[in-house]
Amino acid sequence: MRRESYEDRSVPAPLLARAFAALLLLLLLLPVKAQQAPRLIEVLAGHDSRYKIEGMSKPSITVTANEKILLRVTAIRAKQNNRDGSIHGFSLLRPKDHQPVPGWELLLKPGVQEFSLTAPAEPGEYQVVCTVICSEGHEQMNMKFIVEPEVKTESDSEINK
Ligand SMILES: [Cu+2]
Repeated sequence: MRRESYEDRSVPAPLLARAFAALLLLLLLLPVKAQQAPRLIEVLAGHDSRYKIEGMSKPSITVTANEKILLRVTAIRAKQNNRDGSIHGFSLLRPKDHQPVPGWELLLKPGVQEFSLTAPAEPGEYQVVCTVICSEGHEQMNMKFIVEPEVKTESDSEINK
């Protein structure tokens, strides 16, 4: 389409400018809201081939089904790494068959890294495992990961009364 044909129409320029400004404002506000939505979960993948979470003697993660998550992992090298430079892994395995959850097969590089993820839809007791042979303690590098059912909506709780 040629631009001339658009300008030929009798739309006043100030109105267009105002509409454009409103659109810009909307685009600026939208990402702010989206960034507030995911829950931040911070994990350390340590030099001793252990996952750690601040304030937990035995680390575990509990999420809600389909919850948006921002996973921030700090990884510190143990003894060995993969050829691609990965020093630890973070793979989520399903309870029923121990198969990895699509999108949750993460490889960790030294330092801090973030992953935008969505929790599995199916509730249950999952497991996080390391997939990089990082040291002789690698086999013990795992952590419980609970997926709780989604919170019932108001109409659902009406039925339970
Ligand atoms: Cu490992």
